[in-house]
Amino acid sequence: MNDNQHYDASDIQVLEGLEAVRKRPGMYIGTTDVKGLHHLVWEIVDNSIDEALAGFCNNIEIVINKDNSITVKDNGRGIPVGIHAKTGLSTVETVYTVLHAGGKFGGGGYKVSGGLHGVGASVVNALSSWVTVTVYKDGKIHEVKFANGGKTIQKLEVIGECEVERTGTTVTFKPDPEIFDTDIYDYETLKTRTRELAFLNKGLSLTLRDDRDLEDTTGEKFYYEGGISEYVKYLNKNRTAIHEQIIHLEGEEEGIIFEVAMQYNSGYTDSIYSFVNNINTHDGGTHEEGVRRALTRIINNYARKNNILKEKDDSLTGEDVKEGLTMIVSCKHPNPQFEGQTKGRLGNSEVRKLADNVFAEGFERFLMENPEEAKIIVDKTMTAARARVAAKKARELTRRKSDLDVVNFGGKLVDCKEKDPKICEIFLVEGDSAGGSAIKGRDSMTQAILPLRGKILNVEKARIDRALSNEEIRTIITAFGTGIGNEFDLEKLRYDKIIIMTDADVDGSHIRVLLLTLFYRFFRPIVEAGHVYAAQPPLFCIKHGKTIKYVLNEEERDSYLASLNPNTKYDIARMKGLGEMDAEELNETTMDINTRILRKITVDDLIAADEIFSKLMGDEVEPRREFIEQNAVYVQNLDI
Ligand code: 1YM
Repeated sequence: MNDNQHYDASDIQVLEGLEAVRKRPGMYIGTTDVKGLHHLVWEIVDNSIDEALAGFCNNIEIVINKDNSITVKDNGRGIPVGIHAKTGLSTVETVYTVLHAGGKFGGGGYKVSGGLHGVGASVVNALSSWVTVTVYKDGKIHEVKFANGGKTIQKLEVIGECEVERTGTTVTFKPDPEIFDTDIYDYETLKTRTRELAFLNKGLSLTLRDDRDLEDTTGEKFYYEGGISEYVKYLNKNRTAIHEQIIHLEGEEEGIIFEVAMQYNSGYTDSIYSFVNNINTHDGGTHEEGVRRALTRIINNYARKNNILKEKDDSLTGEDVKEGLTMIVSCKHPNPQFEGQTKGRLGNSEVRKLADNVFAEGFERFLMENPEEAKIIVDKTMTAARARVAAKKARELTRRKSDLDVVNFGGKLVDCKEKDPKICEIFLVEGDSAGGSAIKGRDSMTQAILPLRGKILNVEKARIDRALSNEEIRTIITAFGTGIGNEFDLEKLRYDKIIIMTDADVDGSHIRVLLLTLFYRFFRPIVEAGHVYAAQPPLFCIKHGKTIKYVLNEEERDSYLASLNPNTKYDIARMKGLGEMDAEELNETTMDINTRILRKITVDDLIAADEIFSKLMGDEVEPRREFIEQNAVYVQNLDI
C-alpha cells in the first residue's frame, strides 16, 4: 500500500500476483505436501547461493525454529534497500512482493533456482503466514515484515546499527498452514540437500541447526574444500576404490564453468550424477554426454596405443567404461536450457563440446602421468567388455523364453487368468511352503504367484552376466515382461503391482532388501513409477469376543489393547510365519485387497537410495552392521 493508505494500481497488481500464487501453489512449488514445504527453504537458500556464486558470500546458516518457522542467514551484500525505480517501493520489498515475469532484475550471475528464476522470494512470501527480512548493510540494520500471504505489515525501516563491515541478509518465514498439508520439517531431508549444496559449491560453508531439539545448539556444518571430489569420496565410502586418486578436472569458457570428479570402485554398477547450477539433471544432457563420449574415446585410444586392445579386438563401449564408476558432473551456466518432460536434461549444445574438451584433455594427461592407475582402470573396462559379451548370450536365453507362452516358467510362476496389466498383481513369495498357501488363497483372476526358493543373488556384488545366469532372476525378468538394460520397456510390464511377500523376521527382511537391490539396479523405472510394494504380514492376532484384529507390531498391539475396555478378557497370539499360515489365513492377513496392508516402495532421492544400497549390499561390512543396528531388526521403514 502507498503512503496515503489507498490502494493504487501497482498495489493491486502486487496483491493479484501473490494471490495467483496462493490460488495455484502447485504451479510454483509442485506440491503442497512435505515436499512443497521443503521447497520453500530452497527458494530462499537459492538467493544466498546466487550471492555466493557471484563471489560475495561464503557462509549460509539454516535454522529450523521451535515453531517450525525457518531462518536462512547469509553474509552476502544484503538485498538492496534503495527505492526501486519501477515499483517505487524499496528493492527488498519489491523482491518479496512482486512476481516478476522471468529473470532476476538484479541481472547477471548464475541463477540457481531451477523453475522459479528469481521469483522464489515472492512465492515463499505468498505462501507464508508471516515473513521477516533483515538486511545488514552500510552500518545499518534494516527490517521489513509481511503477513497473511505476502501483505506488507511493516515497511522497510532502520531498526539499529551494526559494524560497517557486517553485511548480509536474514530471512525468517512461517509456511501458511492454510496452504500446506503439514508444517513439520524433516531434518534428514534438509540435511541431505544442505550437504549436497556444500559438495557442489566448494569453499562455501553451510550450517543446519534444529532448534526444535533443545539439545542441539551448534548444528551441523558442511564445508568441503575439495568440492565434488569429496562428493565422490563420500559416495564411494562403502565401496572399495580400485585406485587412490580421485580424478578432478575443471574448465571454463565464456562464463560457463564445467567440472567433473571421478573414481572407479570394485563394484559393477555405476553412480553417475550430473548437476547444472546445483540442480540435479536426472536425465543427463549435453554436459553428461560430452564426458561420456570423451571417456569412451580416451580409454579406447589409450588401450590401443598401449596394445592392450589388439587390432582385431572390438572397441570398448560406453557401458564397459562406466562399470564401477562413481562420477559427479557439475556445470554452472548463466543461461541454462532445461529440456524434457520433467526439465531434467540440459539442452545447451555448446556445453557438449566444452565438457568433451575439458575431460578429454585432462583425463588423457592423467592416464599418461599415472601408468599404474591407468592399467587398473583399463583392465577393469576390459573385464567388463568380456562380461558384456557373456551377458548378451545369457540375455538371448531369457528373450527366447519370453517368446514362449508365459506359463512356461519351469512350472514356477502361477499366473493369473486376466491379461490386462492394469488389474493384475504378482506376489513374490519367500519359500515354497508360503508359495503353496498363496497359490491356494489367491484370487486366481488377478493375482499371480511366484514362489522364490532360497536367497536371491546380490546384484550389488555380481556382474550382469552372473545375474542373468541366476535362474531366480531370469524367471523374474521373464515374468515382468519388460526386459532389462537397453531393451527395458515399462509399457510391457505385465502387472500393475509387484508385491514382495516375505516374513517379518531377519531372513525375510534380507530377502526383501536383495529384491529391492535387484529392482533398483535393473528395474529402476518400475520402482520410480510406483509399482513395487511390500506386503506387511501381521505380527500379532488379538481375539476378543467375536472380533479378530491383526496388528503389525508391538506398538500397534499396545495401542489397540489400551483402546479396549479394561474389563475385556482377550486372547493374544504371535502370528506364525508366512509358511505356517494356511491358505485362508494368508489370504485374510496379507493378500485380500480389502484387509491387507501394503507399503509402497519409493525412490525419493536417488542419491540417498544409492548410498543406502551400497551400504546394505556392498563390500564393506562395518557400515552395513551399523546401519542395520541403527535401523532396527526388520529394516521395516526403509523407504527405498
Ligand atoms: C537469506 C536470503 O536473499 N541474499 C541476497 C539476495 C540478493 C543479494 C544479496 C544481492 C543481489 C544483487 C545485488 C544482484 C538479491 N538481490 C536481489 C535484487 N538471502 C538473500 N543477497 N546486491 C545484493 O543480484 O545484483 C534479488 S535477491 F534483485 F534486489 F538485486
